[in-house]
Amino acid sequence: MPVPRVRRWKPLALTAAAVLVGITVPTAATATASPAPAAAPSAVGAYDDTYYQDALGKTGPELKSALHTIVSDQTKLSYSQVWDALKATDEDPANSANVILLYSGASRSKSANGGDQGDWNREHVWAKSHGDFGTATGPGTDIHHLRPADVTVNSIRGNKDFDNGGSAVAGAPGSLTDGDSFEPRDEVKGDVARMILYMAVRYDGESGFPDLEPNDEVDNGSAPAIGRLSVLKQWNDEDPPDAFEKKRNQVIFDTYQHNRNPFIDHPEWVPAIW
Ligand SMILES: [Ca+2]
Ligand SMILES: [Ca+2]
Ligand SMILES: [Ca+2]
Repeated sequence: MPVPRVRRWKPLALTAAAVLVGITVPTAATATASPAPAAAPSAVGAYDDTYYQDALGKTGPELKSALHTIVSDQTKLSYSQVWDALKATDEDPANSANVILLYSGASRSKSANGGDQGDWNREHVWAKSHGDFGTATGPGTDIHHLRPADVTVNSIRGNKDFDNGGSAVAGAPGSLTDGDSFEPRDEVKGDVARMILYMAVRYDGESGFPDLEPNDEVDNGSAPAIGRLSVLKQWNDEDPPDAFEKKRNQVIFDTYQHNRNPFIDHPEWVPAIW
């Protein structure tokens, strides 16, 4: 009696196994064949389950509010600590003795930091006069928007808003400026946009600091605003986060502030909010 049953089951099991193998092989091959999209979501995925847990599935003001709470949990640096931090976050991947300057793209000695011509200094991408927050510990020392820049180029950018157009900037190939705005080189357009929008999410009027927000103007002066939002959104699309920008975010998270720029991890959250 048991013998026929065993004989009946064996061919069925073999058939099932053959079907499973047949399905598994092509599926695995297809997954391996798809190149770039596989890497990004898995890298970000670790933070989605933990750091960004309370932001997932949200959009608009709810997403902005959730991200504000998340990124506000941070270690704060003094303005003097920013020098050494930038030497790590903006290190030239090809020369560990140098940093890469934001607007010029030049590689310059870490030790050439200072205020003289030929030095690099601490550029506030969200110009500190827009909200007049200075260099007290807070927005003025938040290295998510502080970058090494050539002293002369930094003074040309001054406190101008960001927009397309103008004439060439000496010492910063690819950058343009006119009387009321500055356009950085293509390689850092998205970086600039994501830094500005990080600041808008991070600073909402607490601890005596202004509520920073983007708008579509280029004459913001000392108002706690930076423009133009429509152009920053374009730049976020045109220049997605590269290895340098992602590594910078990671170094800030691991070593210095222990918070992240959400728009480097999720550039699609820019149009989800604005
Ligand atoms: Ca202009
Ligand atoms: Ca870039
Ligand atoms: Ca804000």
